[in-house]
Amino acid sequence: MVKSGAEILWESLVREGVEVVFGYPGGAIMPAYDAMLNYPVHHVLVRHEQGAAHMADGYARATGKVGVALSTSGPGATNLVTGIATAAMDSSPIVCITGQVAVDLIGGDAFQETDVTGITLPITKHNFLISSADEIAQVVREAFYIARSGRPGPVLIDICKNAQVETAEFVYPGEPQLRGYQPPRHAAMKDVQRAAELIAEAERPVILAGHGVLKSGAMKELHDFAVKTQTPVAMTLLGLGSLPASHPLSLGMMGMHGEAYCNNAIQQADLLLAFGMRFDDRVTGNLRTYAPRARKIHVEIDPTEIHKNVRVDVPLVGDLKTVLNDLLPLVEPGDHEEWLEKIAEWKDDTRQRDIQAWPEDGLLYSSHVIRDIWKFTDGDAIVTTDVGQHQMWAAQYYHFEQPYRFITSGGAGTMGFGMPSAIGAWFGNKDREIWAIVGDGGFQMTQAELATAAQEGANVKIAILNNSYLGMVRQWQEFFFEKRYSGVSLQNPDFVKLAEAYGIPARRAETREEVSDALEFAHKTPGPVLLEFVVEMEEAVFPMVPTGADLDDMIRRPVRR
Ligand SMILES: Cc1ncc(C[n+]2csc(CCOP(=O)(O)OP(=O)(O)O)c2C)c(N)n1
Repeated sequence: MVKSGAEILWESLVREGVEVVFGYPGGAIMPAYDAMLNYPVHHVLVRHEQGAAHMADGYARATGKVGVALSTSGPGATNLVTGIATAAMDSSPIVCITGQVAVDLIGGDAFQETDVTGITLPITKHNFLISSADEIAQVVREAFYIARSGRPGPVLIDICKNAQVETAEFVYPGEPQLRGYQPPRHAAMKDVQRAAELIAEAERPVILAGHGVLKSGAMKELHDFAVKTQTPVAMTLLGLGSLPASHPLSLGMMGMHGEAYCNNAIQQADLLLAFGMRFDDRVTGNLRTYAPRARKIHVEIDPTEIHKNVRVDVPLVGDLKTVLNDLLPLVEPGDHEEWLEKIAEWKDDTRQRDIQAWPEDGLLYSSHVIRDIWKFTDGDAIVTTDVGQHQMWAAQYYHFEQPYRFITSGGAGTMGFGMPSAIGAWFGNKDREIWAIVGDGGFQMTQAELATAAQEGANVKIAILNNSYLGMVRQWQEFFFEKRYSGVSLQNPDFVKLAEAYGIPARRAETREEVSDALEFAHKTPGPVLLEFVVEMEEAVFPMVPTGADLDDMIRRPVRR
């Protein structure tokens, strides 16, 4: 079958199961846009290419499939960069397809020529530059395979315009065999046995459950392991939902804004079992004093993560689900009653302080709003966020019972991620309630995607927590710069009118009562809805481990008397 390169591209994408792509056209990708009309793929026209990458990312995180973003060369491609870096830091499988100038123009500073494979080399798992039509099918096959296998990540395919126009014989290749790339599955059995010995000796074990649990689909194995060995489970920001928040062994979120009982448990542990996490600085605090008495077992698919930040006693390089299935029969049922009681005491103390987090004093706090959204949605919505205080409150007060419900930019901390990723998530989950909880600062970074939400009728509810500040930066200035507020005060537009200008129904809430009405309104109104919550301006996120402090050296929630 002889086809044009553009047709081969779509033939290949359809064979990879692609049903939706998020993109923005331009000169160098026009042949692909033209051919697209003949294929059963829904194109979502974004308003900025960053939105396309975040939508592809949100789609991927909510579905486990590969998300696809499409753009032209030059500025179209560079606008994708923040979204690609965001996906790379959080191991999200996306494939970005960019048009490139014709191969004979490359290197001549042609119109809209940018070396996008050069620019994205450090932030992609792999990238390709295609200069002829006969390469396309093989490259698409490999790109999808690389994006979703092993430790997932973004892959970029840059296709010269001539390659889209020229013709070639189309044959879709079989499963790729890539020299030097064989993602591991089983860890070495002698290491698994050694891990089982350490587990048997432990009196105060803690599991650190990361994004890898969700990536590997190892929720059941995590649960069975935790229950059999009676080991409490601390979760990273991206690991939330790997064990239900209400499970008696759940310690909730660890790290900079983790609960005190969780961080205390990690610091007092005699064994840490790190499952698919990477000891990021936001979860360890001061590395020199991190979990000083704990031996460490690290199960991780990416060998470059082993000993990267924390030296471990037993590295188990492999797919988490597979490794846990190998390990589980080797461990004895555990009994750590004393340890769990100690943790329960710390938990009680936190519960007392928690009540202080949402006092009924007539004022509207962000924590109120998030708690109300959680109750209103029965804790079962997909929640996306931007980055900042609201992100941490969402992690703390929206108690995730299910996996794949919390979509947030952890590694890169990308403001503007919330709304576009919610739109992407909706395309993969049209029957589920989807909430984008965003800050007034972050929302404005990608607010143009309101137009996309309106055009697509995306059933996404947008909750802006408007504190008129770049709240998280303001908090750091309050705590660590003697309250010298510098560049954090926001003079905002009228968000309700803004939404209405896009044809999106909107409400503003300033009191507790108005919150309930607003949530009811959003729930009853089909399609996108924007809610603006005018919250207290100077709330702080507690607890907080200051940068570089020991993990249990936390600024706790103040007890108001
Ligand atoms: C693209 C980008 N620029 C800057 C930052 C640094 N930053 C982190 S949190 C934050 C404040 C966010 O403010 P807002 O969106 O209003 O949310 P809030 O903290 O008030 O909940 C800033 C500026 C970032 N994370 N991302």
